[in-house]
Amino acid sequence: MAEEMKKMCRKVLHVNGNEISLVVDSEDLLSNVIRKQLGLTGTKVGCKAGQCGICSVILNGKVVRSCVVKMKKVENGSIITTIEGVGNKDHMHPLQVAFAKHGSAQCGFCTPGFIVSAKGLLEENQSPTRQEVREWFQKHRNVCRCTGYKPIVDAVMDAAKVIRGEMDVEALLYQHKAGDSILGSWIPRPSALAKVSGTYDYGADLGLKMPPETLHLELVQAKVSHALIKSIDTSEAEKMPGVEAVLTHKDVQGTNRINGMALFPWNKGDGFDRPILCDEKVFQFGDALAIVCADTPEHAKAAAEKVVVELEELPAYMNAPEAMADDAIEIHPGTPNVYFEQPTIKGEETKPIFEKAAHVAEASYYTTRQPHLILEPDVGFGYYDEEGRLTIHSKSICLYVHIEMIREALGIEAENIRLIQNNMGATFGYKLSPTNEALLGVAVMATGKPCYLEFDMFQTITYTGKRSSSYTDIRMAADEEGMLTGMEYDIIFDHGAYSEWGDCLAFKGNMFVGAGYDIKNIRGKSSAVCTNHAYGTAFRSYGSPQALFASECLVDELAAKMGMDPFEMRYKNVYRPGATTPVGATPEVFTWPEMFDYLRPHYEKAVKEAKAKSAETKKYGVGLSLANYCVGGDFADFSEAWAELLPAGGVAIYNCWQDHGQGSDMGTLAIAHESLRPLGIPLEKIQLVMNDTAICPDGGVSAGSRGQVFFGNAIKHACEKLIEAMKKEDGTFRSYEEMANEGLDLRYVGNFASGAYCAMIDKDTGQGTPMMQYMYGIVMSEVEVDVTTGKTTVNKMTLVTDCGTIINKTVVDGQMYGGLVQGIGLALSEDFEDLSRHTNLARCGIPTIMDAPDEMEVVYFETPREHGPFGASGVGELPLSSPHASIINAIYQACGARIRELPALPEKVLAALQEIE
Ligand code: MCN
Ligand code: FES
Ligand code: FES
Repeated sequence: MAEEMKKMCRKVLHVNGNEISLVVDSEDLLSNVIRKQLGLTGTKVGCKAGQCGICSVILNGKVVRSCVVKMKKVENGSIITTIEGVGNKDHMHPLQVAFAKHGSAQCGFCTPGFIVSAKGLLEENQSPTRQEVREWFQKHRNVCRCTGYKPIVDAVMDAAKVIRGEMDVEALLYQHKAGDSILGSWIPRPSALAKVSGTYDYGADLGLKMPPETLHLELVQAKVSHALIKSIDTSEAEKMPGVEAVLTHKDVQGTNRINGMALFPWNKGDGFDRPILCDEKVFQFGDALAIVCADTPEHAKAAAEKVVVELEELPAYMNAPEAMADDAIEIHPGTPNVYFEQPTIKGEETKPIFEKAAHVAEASYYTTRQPHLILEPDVGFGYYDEEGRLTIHSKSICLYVHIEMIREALGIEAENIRLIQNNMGATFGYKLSPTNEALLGVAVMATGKPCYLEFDMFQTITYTGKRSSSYTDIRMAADEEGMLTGMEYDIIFDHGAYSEWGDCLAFKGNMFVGAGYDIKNIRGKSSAVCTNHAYGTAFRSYGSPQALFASECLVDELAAKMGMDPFEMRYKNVYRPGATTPVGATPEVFTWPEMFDYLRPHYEKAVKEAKAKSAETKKYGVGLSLANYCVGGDFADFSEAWAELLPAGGVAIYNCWQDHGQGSDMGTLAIAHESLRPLGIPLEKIQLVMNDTAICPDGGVSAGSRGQVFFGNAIKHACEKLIEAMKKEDGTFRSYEEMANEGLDLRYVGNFASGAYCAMIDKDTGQGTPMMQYMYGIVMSEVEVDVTTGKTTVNKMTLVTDCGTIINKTVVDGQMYGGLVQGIGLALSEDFEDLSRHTNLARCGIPTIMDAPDEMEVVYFETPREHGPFGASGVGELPLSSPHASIINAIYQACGARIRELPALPEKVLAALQEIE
């Protein structure tokens, strides 16, 4: 008998109506058996800790999280329903139709879990109230990071109506009349069906379908935040079973330094500071020291534990003040810890303005290192393709830029790298930084074999980039009437261990401190500082939530000092023609006064109700904030897309509009359909070919809310060129055959560049025209504060916004709700500070459905933009630019507690209340 006897058990299970006999390890998890043994990859896995509900299935009539159910607890004869058993694309369950209709699947990663969970609910209760639906999802821990939950509840309510026979399922289907425009409609996105039926394969699903020779990678990671590396001994690990190779920096064929894309020539660093595999130093917790490549994940993990790393610990600077102290050593020797500083000098000297100002307010504010808390852990794989190109599939949101960022580090020419975007369960920006791409590249180049790397949730949270925390000292001056006359500030971004995009972030700080107000005289400075905490990376509304938190809270504080209503203070000062932004640019539209006029009666009503409702222990308040973000890459941005006529009269659109889950498939289809309307091409004949650098052109990043405007313009241009080429003299159009017979090109390249409308800032004053266009809004939050516990609940949020023409109403509504709820997280719960505590979704404070208000209202002012396709501006980032400030202002209005350091945890609110007393 073998030394270690591994006992198995036979189970007969009824899965989705089929009797299945299989042999399982009784210690294994139900989620593993469903995905790996039954091949039912519609059930996804996120946290593996019972916190997210992604893995929900129905087991013997009860909704369970299959990642925490061991097979020994699954009785023989058990009945299991997974998403595949709820319905499929030919026989959709009303829940699936309703989820598609309401845009309840954005990235779609949580969707199978929600649908299965909702099925469990409707089997128990066909007539739930909205509150009962919310309580059900809370009880079953179904979490979503994208939708803000409201569209999910909407979908369940509609599905219940269909099940009760009160609504025909047809009412949930979008009926498109051939030739009609779909702009501004609620047509579901092309990927909706696959997402609601569980057939939309993400990286981990594709990982299970890789060839058998694929190697599984496990990282050896640093457990300290700052150290010198003395030695890395891989000899024991190499002898472990199944190990193919153990790789260190010595196996990296290039410079081993990722290109951090330093944007400004006056950045004191060169941006090349992040190693793929650490060589001389550890710069942050989780840094990769070695990669084990083995035949199974288990073998790789076991071997990784045998790698011996000798370190000499150095002082770890875990925040900006520590790294800025006089005695702090340089974290990256040769580059000062404060590596980028950008002043703003606008208008007159501010000192005399403050001296003679009628009113002055000043304060200091802190925003947290906000974690992205995406539900799909980071994942990817690589191999050499049939043309010998190093091919990497990942969650990259900037395929071509990532090639540029990793090529020198790997030591390979750009043309020999191919990047492909896997379907992804959202990024919210963290994938503007390469996470696994270069690691996979090293492993494929060293072994020559396909390699697969999956992070767990701990690694995803602790090792990927974060929103940089910020420290802002700010003061504002106003005249007797409350007109702002001057502003001074100093904003410091703790950009963590690596400088990637750090100068760009600091610049964004200058763009948005005080944004929205016509402040003629400003003196300020924004800095990026290197520390040993998690490196900073893009996060939805990059830079603006830090900056607007300071200025939007201070405007309230100033108004309070003056005894003025914060609504009036804002109304008086918002941009009107003649105004310029803090960096001296002219806004492209001036809708704020109109938006305020619309909001005024709603605000007054809300304030009145809040006052009337407030009682001894529960206080109610209404808070406002201006929402503002820019569209595009800074200064000169470009995009490219192709349109190709197909034999059967269809058109293929080629682009790399990377899809986090925001809906670039929908944006592409809608713009192509509208642009091609002269040809009368039916929707189903427009083919989308996207996100593979071997076959699609470089159109830039899916960041900066630039997709709709930049890719949209390029798609439109390509379609217009195709139409022009097809046009005959009599005004009719050539067919495919006629084009081919006449030897005319079938594929047309569309371009768009914003360089003509933008200008680089001046180094000394920070003034310039960095962006072509912006998004504008006002957030109104209505909160309840329990003054006995300090707990804040957001009861309602209203967003009045101008993002130009809405291309797809459902997509845009979803973007807005989701962004607002992320703002609740930023305001009240989210943090990544304590490396021993902030290590999972729950402890990092991800908002659950009961943290999100069911009442969310979005009102659109669609001022067409001159340079946007069909008048569109961006959308994605606006809703997260400032909702947290409106919530903090609402807390103050409710109970007088002024929170200046996020998140406003109950204990902080209580402490602030005690201070007033
Ligand atoms: N759209 C529209 N009408 C407009 C503008 C946009 O219908 N006037 C649609 C677009 O078709 C697209 C969506 O709204 O589907 C967002 O478009 P846009 O604002 O152009 O932003 P991008 O396509 O460049 O997407 C990126 C943006 C950013 S920067 C982050 S971060 C982000 C976001 O969008 N991350 C997201 N939204 C997200 N949504 C989900 N679910 N997951 C993420 O990771
Ligand atoms: Fe199972 Fe999160 S609850 S993966
Ligand atoms: Fe719910 Fe993305 S749609 S996590």
